[in-house]
Amino acid sequence: MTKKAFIFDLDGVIVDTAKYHFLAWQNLANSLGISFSSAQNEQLKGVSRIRSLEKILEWGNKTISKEEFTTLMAKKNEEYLNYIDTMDVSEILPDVPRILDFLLTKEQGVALGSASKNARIILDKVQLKDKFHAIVDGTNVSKAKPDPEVFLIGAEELKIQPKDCIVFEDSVAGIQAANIANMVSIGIGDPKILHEADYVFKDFTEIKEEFINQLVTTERN
Ligand code: B16
Ligand code: MG
Repeated sequence: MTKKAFIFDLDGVIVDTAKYHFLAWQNLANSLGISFSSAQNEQLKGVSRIRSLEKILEWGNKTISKEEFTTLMAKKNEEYLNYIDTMDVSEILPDVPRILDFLLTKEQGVALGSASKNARIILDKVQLKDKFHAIVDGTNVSKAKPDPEVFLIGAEELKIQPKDCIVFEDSVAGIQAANIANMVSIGIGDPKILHEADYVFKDFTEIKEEFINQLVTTERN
């Protein structure tokens, strides 16, 4: 049986940091006189920090200098890091440890594939760093999802072919990235939003061990 690699997105899959991104972006947008709703925050899921600020400025019809852009990005991250600082194991989303431990028991590859440059800090905070054989985050990639780069690097680090990789993602861009990479895509969230995924579950409590076993034993081309 071919060994498989399971690649996890971070925000929205392992922890819910979207709420902290929201607070930090909202404060920043409001300080510029731009309103920012939770619906707009949804559209920033899986999107890089640079692209997120560009979108907020577009929504507010605002043009700023390069210097101000850099200052605002740093300011947003500083506030975000203050929220992250309070995180602990209680913020791990339901049944994530059960699935991680099951995969490790079955000797499958386990990687992180996140757009966040703060991924390592967050994994440390929630004490899950040891569960991953490879961590690929915003500091390792040059192209944002839906480009498959983040997942392809994960596959390469684990020395597993893309066709033998399974991706857990909560964002549309992330599902598209997994599909482009010819990996199995598993959406975590709303099936109406994540309809391009091969499978969708509300959260990990819905994922049975038999389903994981089936993914492990199924050979793909
Ligand atoms: P940072 P993921 C993404 O994480 C978030 O979903 C997205 O909202 C955020 O802008 C992006 O990381 C960059 O995060 O500012 O920490 O570098 O879902 O890819 O794990
Ligand atoms: Mg995500």
